[in-house]
Amino acid sequence: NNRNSDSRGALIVLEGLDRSGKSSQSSRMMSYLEGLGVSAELWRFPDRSTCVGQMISSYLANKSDLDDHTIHLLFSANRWEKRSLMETKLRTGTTLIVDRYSYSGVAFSSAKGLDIEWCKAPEMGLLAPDLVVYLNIPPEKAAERGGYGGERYEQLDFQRKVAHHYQVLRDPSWKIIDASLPIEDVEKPLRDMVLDCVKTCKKGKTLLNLWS
Ligand code: FDM
Ligand code: MG
Repeated sequence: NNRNSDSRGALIVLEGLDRSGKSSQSSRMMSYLEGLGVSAELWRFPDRSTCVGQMISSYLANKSDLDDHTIHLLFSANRWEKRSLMETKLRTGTTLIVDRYSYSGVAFSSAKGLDIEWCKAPEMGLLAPDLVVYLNIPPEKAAERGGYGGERYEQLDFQRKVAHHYQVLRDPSWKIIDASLPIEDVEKPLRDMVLDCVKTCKKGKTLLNLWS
């Protein structure tokens, strides 16, 4: 029987500062879901594999300079170019674990001083996540973890501003996990949240657009 024809995958987004553990947690989540036989893919934004993604990557590596508005729109375009594939995957039953999404777009650009409503506008009409999990860590603690790779934005003073702008953006539906805890203590509640969301989407939760 084709269960995919009537059940959809979940769009699950992990957000947080650099070094908050998003990437580790999302790859651990993939192994966990694989083990349970849940059809899932790990996505991340920026998706550096596309032409737009290469422009973003070069900007982040300080190899090119772009006006703040321009780079903001490129980050958004990088999500728009994946939107239809994202919808197809979800509608055919694949759950997507997404490492950063529109909230990074708005938090990082508004932390530079751009107007928050202006930042949100190009995100309207992208798919709305079924679950947003914020890995909460004090900027100082994230910085202590080391391994800031030297990319643009990977500086303590700027990360402090980003943390503030995430707080402004945050809405009551977000799930918050204390990301300064050991990896297993972050993973456990995350697993419960993800499985719960996958179950709800399977039952036919409506797929919506941002910002709703
Ligand atoms: N970033 C990421 C943005 O400024 N806007 C966005 O829309 C996205 C998705 O890019 F500093 C920033 C956040 C981070 C940098 O992200 C690269 P990764 O996760 O370190 O690759
Ligand atoms: Mg980074």
